[in-house]
Amino acid sequence: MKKNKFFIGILCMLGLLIIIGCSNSPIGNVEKETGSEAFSEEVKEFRVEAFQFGFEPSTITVNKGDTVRIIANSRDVPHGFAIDEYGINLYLDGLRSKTIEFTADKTGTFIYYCNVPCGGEHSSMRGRFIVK
Ligand SMILES: [Cu+2]
Repeated sequence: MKKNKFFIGILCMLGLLIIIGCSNSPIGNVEKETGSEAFSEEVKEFRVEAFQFGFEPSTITVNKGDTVRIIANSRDVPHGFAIDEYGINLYLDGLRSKTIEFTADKTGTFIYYCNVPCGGEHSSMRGRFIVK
């Protein structure tokens, strides 16, 4: 009889633990949604410099779901920084850097290019934005 009571006691404690566990999990999820620290996705920051006639770096690689922050500037004459598929179009006047933040929600290799006529080899100003 004593053994039985002990067993029932353990069952009750297990039940309680399960109830506490269940009631805790939604609260945990809410914290994940509101606190940016809790996100598993990373913010990936890149400093991009445009110049006659190219970009440094010329390849940017991120993972799908990453928050991407691009801080772009020109080191000489005005240039553009555009990625059509992501609707990005920055005018880089060479005076101050421009920052754009977005979620890399499409996988693939996308071309970033200069869309401000900047000289003879303007059309060769290309880089690759790769989302794995
Ligand atoms: Cu150009």
